[in-house]
Amino acid sequence: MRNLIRSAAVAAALGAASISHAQEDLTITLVPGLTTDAFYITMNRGAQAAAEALGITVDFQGAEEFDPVLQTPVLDAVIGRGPDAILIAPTDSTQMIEPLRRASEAGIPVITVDTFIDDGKYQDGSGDGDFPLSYIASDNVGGGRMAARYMADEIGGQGKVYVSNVRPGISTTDQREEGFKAEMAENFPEVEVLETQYNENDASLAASQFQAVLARNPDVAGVFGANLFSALGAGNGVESANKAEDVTVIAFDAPTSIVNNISSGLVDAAIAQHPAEIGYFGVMTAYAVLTGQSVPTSIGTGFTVIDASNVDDESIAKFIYSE
Ligand code: T6T
Repeated sequence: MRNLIRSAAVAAALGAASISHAQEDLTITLVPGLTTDAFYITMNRGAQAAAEALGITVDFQGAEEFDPVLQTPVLDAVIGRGPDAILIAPTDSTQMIEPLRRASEAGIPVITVDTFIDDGKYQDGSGDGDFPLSYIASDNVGGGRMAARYMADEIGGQGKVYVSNVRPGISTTDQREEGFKAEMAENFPEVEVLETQYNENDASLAASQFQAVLARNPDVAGVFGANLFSALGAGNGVESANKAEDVTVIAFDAPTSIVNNISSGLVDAAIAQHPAEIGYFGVMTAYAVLTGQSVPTSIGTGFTVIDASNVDDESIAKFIYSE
């Protein structure tokens, strides 16, 4: 409650002295999809850079797995502590609406980063999950389309491919699959997209799923790993089956392990998101809200494609996720 009163005071009274005093007290909590994922660790690095620039505190509180059942109690505990704002990557677009409504109803501004709730179009007066103030993320449909174009080019515009994905209901990975399939259907009609394999964010399961797909389709030509663990697992599965020469692997996300697999030739390309940018602009957006500024309802961040042609370039190093 103390924080709530303070935030309201900050927003209402824009006197320079009171703002500079209140700034130092502001605390924003970043709730990642899971704490041990290099993507969110890198996002936190960007968030901390913004916090340092602003002289405020950002803390990082999350669950160890990407799961709404585990994220909800973490979020409830965060709400109980009453930060000035919450930045969160909701782990399910439907199941996290009600838990996040509790934050909003407690007067804590909610901004989503990476993933969204509901349809991701906030503050437009439509839908149950319209209350977050902003969404800062990659263009995931566009990224899925980029992966499809790269894949189609590598396999000569024809052959069987599949998407290794986490589970339905996650906005980011759903949109990547949607973009990948739409691009193939519209522009590469001779590419057959096989049934999606869902791995529950478990790289070992994604690896064994490659073996099973290969057993059913000995001519499988490519796998699109729609997030870090899917891509890592798909690459490992291809390697264990000794198929690196024949099967194209396109990864979404760029931790060191995947970048090393590009250098060794196992992974053909990684669509690197810019998680540090998401964290940086997430904190800046929350700060703008807390200091009475208007904010855009969505902010799009970029991608960098990493492949054998640029993997060793110095300019690429900043896009490799921290571990
Ligand atoms: O791909 C990222 C993130 O964008 C997605 O929402 C969930 O998976 C990752 O965290 C990678 O593991």
